[in-house]
Amino acid sequence: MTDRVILTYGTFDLFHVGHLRLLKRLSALGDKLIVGCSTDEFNSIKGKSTAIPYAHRVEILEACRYVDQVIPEEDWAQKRDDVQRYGVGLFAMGDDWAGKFDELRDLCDVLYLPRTENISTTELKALIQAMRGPASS
Ligand code: C2G
Repeated sequence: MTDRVILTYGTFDLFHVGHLRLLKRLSALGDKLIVGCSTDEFNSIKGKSTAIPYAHRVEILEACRYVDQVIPEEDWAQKRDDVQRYGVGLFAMGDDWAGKFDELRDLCDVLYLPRTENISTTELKALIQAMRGPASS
């Protein structure tokens, strides 16, 4: 029986329980979880500005007990190649991406899991800004 390899991608900026609970759920669905972490350059393409640099986001993901391997995510088009290169059986994302990667279904299973409510990097950034007070805005 070959290992069931799971692949997901994300920025994982300001790592929080929404990210953690997704990775925890994914790791329970297979034998190996690979995470594609968006590089700072790719985040610019995604139109996302990150608080935490790529190297630190990778370090945090690699220290996560649910993650077996971290690879760079450098462009939108690499998913098909990655699925084949790593022998992925399941591609999965949070359901804010529902339907967006169904074209991978000829290569592997595709799953969208419910997001964790009431937590997001955007909300954390706003909270931090508020804590710094009006003078800093
Ligand atoms: N997530 C979640 N619950 C939250 C916040 C995020 O389940 N409260 C999930 C998202 O659905 C995603 C993963 O955590 O599957 C990473 O979230 P982001 O870092 O915001 O990823 P994103 O910027 O959407 O990048 O090619 C795909 C992109 O790289 C995804």
